Amino acid sequence: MEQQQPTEVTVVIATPVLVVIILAIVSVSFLLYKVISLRSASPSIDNGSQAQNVVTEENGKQIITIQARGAYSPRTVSAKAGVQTILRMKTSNSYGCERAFAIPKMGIQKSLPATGETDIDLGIPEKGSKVFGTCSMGMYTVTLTFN
Ligand SMILES: [Cu+2]
Repeated sequence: MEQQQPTEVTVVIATPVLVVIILAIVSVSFLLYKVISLRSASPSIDNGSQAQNVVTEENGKQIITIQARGAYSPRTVSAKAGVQTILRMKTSNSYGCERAFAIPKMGIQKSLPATGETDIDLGIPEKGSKVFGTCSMGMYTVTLTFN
């Protein structure tokens, strides 16, 4: 009889402890989920505001800014021909193969950083010309048209 009492006590203590542990795990994972979804949500909000400024001018050069994160955004761009042009590849916590960027026809291959900007000199595109960019596996593409 004396031996049974301690086991009962541990069972009684163990159940609320277990509940607390489970609650803690559930709330921590919920918080983590919230933090992760907030983190992934904020760059896409940035993309939205920057998407309006895909083609800009900087020191007399035409700058085409493409967001490389999960894919290339926007996927098609119309820009001016006959102007010195820079293709700016912007990464932001990018960990996929979108970082292996290539413009096959121009023999350009760039390994983009996880977060940062990579400028690619496109020279002075001719009227009606197209520049086709792709990830190494050909899953994600971006097409620039110059007119
Ligand atoms: Cu790919």
